[in-house]
Amino acid sequence: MNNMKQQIEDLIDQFIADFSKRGQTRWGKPLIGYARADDPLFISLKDYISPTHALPRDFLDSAETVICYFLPFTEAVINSNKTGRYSSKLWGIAYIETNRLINKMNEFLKDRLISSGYKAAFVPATHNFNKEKLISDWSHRSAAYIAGLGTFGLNHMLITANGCCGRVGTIITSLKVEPTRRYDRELCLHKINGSCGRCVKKCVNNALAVDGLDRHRCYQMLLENGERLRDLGDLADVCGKCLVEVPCSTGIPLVEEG
Ligand code: B12
Ligand code: SF4
Ligand code: SF4
Repeated sequence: MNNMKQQIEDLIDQFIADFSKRGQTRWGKPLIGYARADDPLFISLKDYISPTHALPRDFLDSAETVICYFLPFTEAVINSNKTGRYSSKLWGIAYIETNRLINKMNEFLKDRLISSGYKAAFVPATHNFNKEKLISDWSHRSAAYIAGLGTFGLNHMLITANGCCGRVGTIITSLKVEPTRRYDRELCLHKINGSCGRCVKKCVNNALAVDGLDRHRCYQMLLENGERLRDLGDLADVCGKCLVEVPCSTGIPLVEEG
């Protein structure tokens, strides 16, 4: 079982190294976490997100483990998106190429798991949400939280050991893997002691506030960028200004002593 876990982690590293040669985007070291498919927190997502939110066993009857990974963007991608109202081209390219990477890597991992005698299923990286409610029936980052990869920021991002600038993927399998321990504390400075709030100040469309996110205002901004970046081919419905140049962009933010 542990041998198989190591194999999965090596396959992910190798796949990303190979995929990096095909496009412009590079990624930092991926973070990988494991959750039990029957972890009761999955059922609680029906309350936190929506009653139609899926359970791992809705995708795979024999599911034992939800494998989650976080693919961090590089400094070059993050820095490119720091200034101005609109998203940088590099941020748009990173979005498109990371979605492609997640979908291809999940297919690859699924095949490898099946050829080792296990079952596997996955959900696409994005564009799998209800366009009116702007809510998905499978929240990758909530699964990643359950799998111990991080905690949520005031900006609604999953903050991981490598920050929040990056994308999340999940794959569900019948392979049993020891679950990853979750953080036993908040990582967002605002949630720790009410400080920071920098992400709210950085929002370029008045979508993010301390008391919540106006998903429709945010989506409006994403579509505006999608239109400006239409030369990229695929839809780059991006923004991400509330993720860059903030204390949680690339790592766990440090609490300033009193
Ligand atoms: C719909 C959607 C949107 C909508 C709504 C965003 C939102 N905040 O809800 C719109 C179009 C506005 C949007 C915008 C963006 N998105 Co978007 N989006 C999604 C999508 C498809 C579904 C998210 C969803 O269902 N939201 C509804 C809410 C209720 O769920 P949630 O935010 O996922 O999780 C929350 C709850 O679970 C809640 N919660 C409350 N209590 C509890 C208790 C427990 C126990 C748990 C576990 C959770 C929990 O906290 C979580 C965080 O708010 C996901 C891909 C996917 N299928 O997961 C990507 C995703 C969330 N987006 C992502 C990104 C990066 C963006 C943008 C930065 C755009 C960009 N790429 O430049 C912006 C950021 C906006 C922001 N500040 O949140 C990434 C986030 C990566 C990360 N580090 O967290 C995701 C995960 C895509 C991916 N595969 O990586 N997005
Ligand atoms: S910028 Fe500050 S308040 Fe916003 S999520 Fe990051 S640590 Fe939390
Ligand atoms: S992604 Fe852009 S519009 Fe949406 S909350 Fe962040 S800064 Fe605001």
